[in-house]
Amino acid sequence: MNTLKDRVEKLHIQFRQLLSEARGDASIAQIKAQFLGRKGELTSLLRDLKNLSPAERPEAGEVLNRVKNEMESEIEEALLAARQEKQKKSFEEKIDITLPGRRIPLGKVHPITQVLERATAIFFNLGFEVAEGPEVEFDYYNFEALNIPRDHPARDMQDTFYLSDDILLRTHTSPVQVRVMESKKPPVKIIAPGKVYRCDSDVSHSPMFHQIEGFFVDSGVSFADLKGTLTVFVHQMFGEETALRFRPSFFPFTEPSAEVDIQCVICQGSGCRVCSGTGWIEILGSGLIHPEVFRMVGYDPEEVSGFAFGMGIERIAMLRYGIDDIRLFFENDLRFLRQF
Ligand code: 2U9
Repeated sequence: MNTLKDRVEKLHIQFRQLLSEARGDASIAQIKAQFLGRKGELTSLLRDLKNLSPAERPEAGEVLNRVKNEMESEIEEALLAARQEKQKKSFEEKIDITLPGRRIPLGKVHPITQVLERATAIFFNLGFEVAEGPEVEFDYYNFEALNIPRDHPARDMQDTFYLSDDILLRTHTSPVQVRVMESKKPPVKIIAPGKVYRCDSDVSHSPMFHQIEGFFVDSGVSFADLKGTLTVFVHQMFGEETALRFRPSFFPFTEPSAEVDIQCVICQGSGCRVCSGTGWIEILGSGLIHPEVFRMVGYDPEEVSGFAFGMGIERIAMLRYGIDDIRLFFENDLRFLRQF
């Protein structure tokens, strides 16, 4: 009798061990079949009862039935726990596709980038390639190679951010063109958009601003090519009806030089505060590249000629959008930026 009782207790321990490791309905059902099914291990012990003597049978029967009942209720408990676990999981994983989506605030392209991209596209369509260069430059590329003399006011510490005696933050993107000329033979037709730095700050000057400069060098490039290119640019940037004029000027790196004025975008030429009553607004500088600049990069000024131009993007953007303080572009006030 003791032996049967021992066997039943051992079986119960084994059963509990397996049940505690079971995951999900299917494995619990399998354990149930293994112990309590028709050919189950406990069932076969129950079947063996009849082989015991009538004296032993009641006690053994009592033990077997108790364990059988316990096993059955333990199976029920395990099934319930497994069902609850499954429900909990599916609740956690459930995605309610009827819920309204979360609104993701859309960013916008900064107005300066918009104007820079627009200007780049206009020149790109006229056959100019885009070139870039370092913002930290050598004095040589920023000034010397551009025929800007030692005593030029731009070289003053007041106007240029010097990092050392001969290294500075570029004050224009012209060094990009110098580097291109050093590495390529004509024809070259390049625009150089990018950030530039000048030690200056008020309503119309910012210590960092953006420029786009361009140049075209080949044999036989004339002032007429310059006028044609910049006329297309003005008409595409400010509208086909915009009047423009070329006004003689001076730059160390171009000769002859001209500044381009457009009819005042505020008063349409009748005279106002923005154009100081003249009806015209200066938007860019230009000219034919100085022979000395060509010599510095190893081009022969007798064989090639070229035009160059440069403009401040913030100034173009201020005129296009009627903005009177350059600092608004850099304050990142969303009430301002959202308007573009
Ligand atoms: C090389 C040779 C010549 C680029 C030029 C200007 C005239 C000019 C100003 C406009 C407003 C700078 O941002 S601003 O203050 N630029 O007036 N820039 S011609 O001439 C070059 C460039 C590169 C090798």
